[in-house]
Amino acid sequence: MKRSHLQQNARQYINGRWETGVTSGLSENPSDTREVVAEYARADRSQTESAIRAAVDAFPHWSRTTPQRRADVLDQIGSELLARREELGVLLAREEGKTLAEAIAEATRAGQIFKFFAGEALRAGGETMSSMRPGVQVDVTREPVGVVGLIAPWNFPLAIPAWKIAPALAYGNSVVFKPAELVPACGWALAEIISRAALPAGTFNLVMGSGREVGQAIVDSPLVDAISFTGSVETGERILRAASARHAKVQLEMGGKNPLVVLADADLELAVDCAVQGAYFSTGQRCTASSRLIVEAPVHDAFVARLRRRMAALKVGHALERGIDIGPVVDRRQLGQNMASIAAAIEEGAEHVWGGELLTRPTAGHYMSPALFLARPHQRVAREEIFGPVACVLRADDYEHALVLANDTPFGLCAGICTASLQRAMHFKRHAKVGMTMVNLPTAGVDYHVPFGGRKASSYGPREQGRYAAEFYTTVKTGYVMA
Ligand code: TXE
Repeated sequence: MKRSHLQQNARQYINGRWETGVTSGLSENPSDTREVVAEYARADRSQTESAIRAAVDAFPHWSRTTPQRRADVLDQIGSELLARREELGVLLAREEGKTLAEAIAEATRAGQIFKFFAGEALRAGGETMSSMRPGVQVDVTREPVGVVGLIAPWNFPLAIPAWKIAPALAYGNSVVFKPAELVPACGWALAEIISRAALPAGTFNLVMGSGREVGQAIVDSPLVDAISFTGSVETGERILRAASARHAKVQLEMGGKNPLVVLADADLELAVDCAVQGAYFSTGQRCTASSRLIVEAPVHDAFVARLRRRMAALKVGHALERGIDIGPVVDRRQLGQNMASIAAAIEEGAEHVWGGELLTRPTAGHYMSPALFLARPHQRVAREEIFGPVACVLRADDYEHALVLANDTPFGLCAGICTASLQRAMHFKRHAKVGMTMVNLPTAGVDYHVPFGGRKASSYGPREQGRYAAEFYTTVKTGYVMA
């Protein structure tokens, strides 16, 4: 393996100190598997518990700091993220495999999120109300929840941790953060920036390692008051059972099988743009990916033909190469899962339109061409989240049928529609059973100052991001005063 670009050894950050792990692991570049991106420390249960205890000890002090102090800390972190966005983007592209442009955009977004929550720390307030009883005053105030465990996935290794860590700290909580095993260098780089922001020791802790050991230790600990998780449905449900059994607050963001409806009156070029971006950019590894393209019969064949042409022109390659549209799949296991899903689609009789092949590039990476199928609603390719560059087209008889198909899924994260009809767009916005809707836009690609999250099997608990993040990271207290 090449180690020329080896990241400085990524260590745990516990109680304000950098610590080696009980064991160590390597993260590799999915664009070139001969390159090690980081050697990182792996914690066990007892090291994780020491991070949790540090967060418990830090909480009373941090929760009583002034809003100005918290805003200054978050602003400093945001400024450094923004100043170093290109360097962090290169690291992210090397470790996760999204294209450099996508990776720099993600680093930028992480910085913007910290800046946003710096402002939110100042704006946090409560309500005063009249009482039903004479002479009594009532107020509703918000307090931090306590120690929060933040468990993150690999697909947005800077932005997702940022949108969990920033509100947690802004509202006065202390943090134990566990990044995904595939992206420790990104987690470490973020922690390193946070470590220089003059937080009291123990307020923010980084523990790396396996989900089963480190993640489970966070979930099981009676000292962790709240858990915010993004990842697979299976792990999310396991976390929900364990955490709710001990009455911890839980927030889960899980999968999606997001529909993009294309009506006969849509601007077809725009619809194809939305489909390509939503289904295939970031290698389809987004919970908001448009994996079900539901197309009204009169434009079905024309849409498929145009989309196929656009797909044929997409360039798949090394994440750092100029002009690349799609980077590699994140790792061998995910590539294997994608290929198995493609084989299952063919076996079930879905009609193969384009792609889905393993690709060879000058460097040994996990490359595949984006895939498209014509499917029927009951087929697995139209029902299960694949989490790769694989999409299917479902034919709809008319708008009403398209809406039924769009809602015919256990998931409910995001739904999009391409149409020139304001009436249809508004009807769709009202009747799509999801947390986010898009009109003439890709399903993926959201703003950081508004709520993010879904319904049904996609999400559980309060929304993330924007002002709504306060719902999870604070608890409400109602005060009565007879004056
Ligand atoms: O997810 P996991 P993985 C989907 C996608 C992918 C599949 C598996 O289909 O192929 O999930 O990916 C931690 N207690 N998505 O294995 O296992 C784990 O260490 C506590 C969709 O990465 O859910 C990591 O930090 N924590 C999704 C985080 O949970 C545990 C994004 C996510 O890991 C744990 C990512 C446990 N018992 C994957 N087990 C989306 N839709 O955005 C694991 N973890």
